[in-house]
Amino acid sequence: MTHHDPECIFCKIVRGDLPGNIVYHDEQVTAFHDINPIAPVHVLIVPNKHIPSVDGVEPADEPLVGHMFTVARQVAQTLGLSRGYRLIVNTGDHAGQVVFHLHMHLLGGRALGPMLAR
Ligand code: DGP
Repeated sequence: MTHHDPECIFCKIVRGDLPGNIVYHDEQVTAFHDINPIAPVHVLIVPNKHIPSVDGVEPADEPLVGHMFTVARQVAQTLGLSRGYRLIVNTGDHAGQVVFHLHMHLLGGRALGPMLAR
């Protein structure tokens, strides 16, 4: 069973086939700087295996998804986000998901303001 999509840009970054500004990598998860940052720190945390979105998460993925949070906390600490940070997971069209490889945005480095949009 294959765990990557050869056409997926995030799979290519995870596998080292595309340059990514990687800040963390282990056997389950990779974190790299977003190409189009909207905050002083804007990192994407992705599972190494290809899951298109939260809609593709299975119960067996729960340890992996939980690990994404532990990595988010570690990366936030490493990058000095002691005043806080925001984690966002866009899912599907209405949320503006553009890349269909599950990813958590880690945003920080400035006051982000209220989030819930109309
Ligand atoms: P989303 O809307 O949640 O699917 O956000 C996708 C993010 O991925 C967006 O903030 C820009 C980022 N992105 C797209 N292509 C690349 C790429 O090739 N490299 C990196 N580092 N980030 C990318």
